[in-house]
This record gives sequence, C-alpha cells and structure tokens, in this order.
Amino acid sequence: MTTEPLTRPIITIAQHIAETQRKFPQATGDLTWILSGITLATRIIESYVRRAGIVNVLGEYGTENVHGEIVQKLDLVANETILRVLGYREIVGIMVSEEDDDPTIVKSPGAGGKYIILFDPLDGSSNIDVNVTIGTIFSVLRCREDIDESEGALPHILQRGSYQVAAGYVVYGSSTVMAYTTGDGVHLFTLDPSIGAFTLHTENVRMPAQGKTYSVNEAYYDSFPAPVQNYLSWTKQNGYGQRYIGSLVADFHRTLLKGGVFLYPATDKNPSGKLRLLYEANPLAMIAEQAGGAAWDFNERILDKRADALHERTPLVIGSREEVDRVLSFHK
Ligand code: P6P
Repeated sequence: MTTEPLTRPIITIAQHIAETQRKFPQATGDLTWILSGITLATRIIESYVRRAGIVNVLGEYGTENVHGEIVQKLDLVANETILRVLGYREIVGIMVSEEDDDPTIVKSPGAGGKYIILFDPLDGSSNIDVNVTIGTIFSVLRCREDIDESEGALPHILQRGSYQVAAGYVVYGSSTVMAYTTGDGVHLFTLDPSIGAFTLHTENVRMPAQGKTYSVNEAYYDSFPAPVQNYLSWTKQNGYGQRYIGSLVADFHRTLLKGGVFLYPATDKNPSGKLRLLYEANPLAMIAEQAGGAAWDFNERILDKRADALHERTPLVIGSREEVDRVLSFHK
C-alpha cells in the first residue's frame, strides 16, 4: 500500500496570514481576524451555492437592488451571511455591499471600528440558475484618522484603491478557491470539503506577462469606443482567442492564471462602464498588480481613481501587463 508522501503541508488562511503578518512588526493581527471572518462567511455561502436547487435559494427574490438589477435569492443569502459574520467582528466599523443602497455603520471609528469591508456578496448571480461559476469579491480599507466623526461615513469609504489593506475573491467553480493579498503577493487557497477549511494551494501567484486571450462581451461591439473596436479588430488578425463566461470573478481568475486581458468598456447601455469601482474593480486591480498585471479604466490606473459615489461604475481593462499596455496603445 502506498501512501502519498507528506510533501504539501496543510496551511490554512489564518495560519498563512499570521505568518505573513509576522513580517510586519506593526501588524496587530487585525487582518487575520477580518480574513478569518471572510473565510467563514464564504464557507457558509458556498454551502448554499452547492445546494442551490435543493434548498430554496434559486430564482428571483422579487425586488431590485440599487442598480435596478433583479435580486436573486442567493444574492440576499450571501449578503446577509457576510453582514452577520463580519458585523460582529469588533474591529469592523463600516460595511459596504453591492446589495445595499447605503453603508452599514457597525461601529464608529471612535468606538473602535477600524476597518471598512466592501464587497460584492455574489458576483454573476444571473448565472446561478444555470450552474455557471459565480463569486464573492471583497476589499478592506482602514478608516481614516484625519477626519471628524461629524463628516459621516463617506469620506472613510471613498478612498483610492491604492489605500486598500487587503483584497480578494472567492470563486465558486469546479472547486472553491480563494485568492487574497495584503500587499505581499497573491496567494490561492482551495476549500477542502473533507475538513471544511481553505488550505494553501499556491503562494505568490504571478500573472503571465502576456496571453493571446481577450475576454469581452462583443454583443456591445457597435457601442464600444472606437479604440476598443480597433483593438478587437487587431486581435482577430493576430491569432487571439476569445473567452467570456459572463461572471467577472471567473473571467478574472482565468486571466490571473493563464494570462490575457478582460475588458468591460463604456457602452451606450452603461456609459461609465458596468462594473463597480469600490468593490469590484479596486479589489481585482490590487490582486492583478500584486501578481504583476495591470488594471486601468482605459485612461487612468484603477488604483489611482477616487470614487465620488458609493456605487460608482467604471470601465475596466485588466490582465497581463503587456496585454493591457497593448489595449491602452490603441487609445493614444
Ligand atoms: P454582461 C455579472 O452580472 C456582472 O456584474 C459581472 O460578473 C460580469 O462580468 C458582467 O456583469 C457581465 O455583464 O453585460 O456581459 O452580461
């Protein structure tokens, strides 16, 4: 009888963050506590995603969210789960969800609420009923110390993406994988159903510098800006392949691992782009850059953008550095 050699240690996210945080003397373990909350919440969400159809979470809930999109039952389950799990972590001050019009003020900065958690609880939810990969995206900011409580929550929230202290996503696909960064590389964990824990899969992921795959919904071609149309024509004369799942997290995760470029430009239907800056573009841009890639809104680096509104949308081109640079070269 052969037994698999114990070559791969079993490292959980909490252990990994704790070890990573030890490199930073000023680290207080706060991020470990927040990210362990996120892993707990996403394990609960995953249990519903895997049973959709058996438990009553398929289909529409019957309301619309702040963006006028039909809310799916599983959207609400995911949203409530994150709010309930993270809302009781004493260092969390403010929570911002794609599903909620306004921020949830858990604890004022003065009362110990040090962090802001921004999230899309279930991205790609229109794909739930047809069993296509979906995901949860999260971003962590530190509450600012230079503003008065009387100014309310928005000045804390509307910080540039470059101020994120952590970011990541969970992709509920053929396996459930979490990618996270605290600014010290991107690390991948796979949920092991036999023990119910995310265990380390790959450290310091590097996005390939190039990749002949572009990911865009070409149904909107006619309303794309001319430079994007010109780029797409160029790809067809240069042997590129096209992949588009229609779930941002799934399209991004493939790009992170295989290289290539994902584009969601401005369209007639969404003149500012469809994807949200604070809890979709910013966290994925931090992951992309930490893995050696790039993320722009076709004119400006995503992490340099300052949001003016909670649910602000942005055009997005994200992926391999050389591929993003090529898209941008059509805009010059
Ligand atoms: P379209 C899902 O609804 C989503 O927000 C992202 O996950 C995805 O990238 C995008 O919208 C797909 O949009 O217009 O191509 O259906």
